[in-house]
Amino acid sequence: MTHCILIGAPVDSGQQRPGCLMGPAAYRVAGIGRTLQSLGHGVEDRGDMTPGPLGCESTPNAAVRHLPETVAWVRTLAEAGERAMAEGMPIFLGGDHSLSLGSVAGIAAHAKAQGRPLFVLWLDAHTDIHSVATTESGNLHGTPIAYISGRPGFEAFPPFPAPVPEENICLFGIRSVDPAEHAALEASDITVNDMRVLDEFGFAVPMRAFLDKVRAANGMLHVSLDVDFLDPSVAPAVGTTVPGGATFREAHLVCELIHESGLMTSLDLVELNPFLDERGKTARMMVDLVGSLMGRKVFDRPTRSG
Ligand code: 6HN
Ligand code: MN
Ligand code: MN
Ligand code: MN
Repeated sequence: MTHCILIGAPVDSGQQRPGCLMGPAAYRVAGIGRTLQSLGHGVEDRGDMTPGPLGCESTPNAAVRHLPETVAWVRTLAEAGERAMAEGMPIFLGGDHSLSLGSVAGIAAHAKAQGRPLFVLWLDAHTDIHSVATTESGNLHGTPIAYISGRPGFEAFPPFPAPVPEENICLFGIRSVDPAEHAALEASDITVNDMRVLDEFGFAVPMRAFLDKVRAANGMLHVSLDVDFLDPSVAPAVGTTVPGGATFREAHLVCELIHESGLMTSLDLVELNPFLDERGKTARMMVDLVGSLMGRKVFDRPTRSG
C-alpha cells in the first residue's frame, strides 16, 4: 500500500489555451481518489496550490510569456513536492507541463538529501527541452527537460537543486521536435524513444531497458505523463494534439510495466484541458492509467520483472 498525496497544480501560464487550470477538478470528478482507494492505497488530497507573490523576472527573449508566474509556481510546487516526498508518493494534478519545472525541482532536492540518484521518465509527444532563450512559441511548458538536466538559460529561476544526469532521463513517445530541441538532444546523452523506435521494437522492450537501468542504480523514478503521449483519438483534451500517439493498449502496457517494476516514487499528470474534452473521456482515460500505474491488473501472474 502506498500513501498517495494528491497535489492540485492548476497551472496554465505555460501555454496559451485557457482550460488547463480546470485539470485538478476534472481528475477529482473522474474519480482519481476512489480509484486509488479501491486499489488499497491511502489517499491524502492536499487541495489546489496557489503560486506565491510574483517577482519581476525578465528575459531578453521577447517571445517568452508569463515568466514571473512560472517562477512563482516553481517555488510553490518545489516546496510542496519536497515535503510530500518525505511522507508518501506525490501525484501532481496539472495543469500544463510547466508545473514539472517545480515538481521535479522538489523531488530532486529530496533525492539529493537521501543520497539517491533520480531518474525521469517523460511520456510525451514532445521533448520539452527548449531553454528560456531558445523557445520560439514562448510557451514555457516546452522547457522542463532543459531545466531539470541543468542546461543554461534559466537564470531567472531558482537554481535547480541537483541536475538530473542526462543518462538518467528517458523521453518516450516522441513525435514532435523543434530544430533547437533536435540540436540539443543530438549533443546529449538523453535517451529519446521516438515513435520510430517504438514502432520497430514495441513499447515493452525500450521501457524495460530503462526500468532495468533505474533498478540497477537503486534509483528513484519520477514519471511525467503528458496527455499528448496518447493518441488524440483516445485523449482529445489537450492543446497540443499530435497524431500517431500511444493507443489505449500501448499506454496501459507502459503503465503496467512501470507498476511491476515497483520503482515509481512520484508522478505528474499534465496538460489535461477539460474544456477540450468529450464528455470527460480524456480525464477518465488518465485516471484509468493511474489505476494501472498503481497496481490494477486483470490477473495476477508472474511476469518477467515481477
Ligand atoms: N508540452 N515544442 C513546442 C513549443 O511550443 O515549444 C511544443 C511544446 C509542447 C509542450 O508537451 O508540454
Ligand atoms: Mn497566457
Ligand atoms: Mn510536455
Ligand atoms: Mn506534449
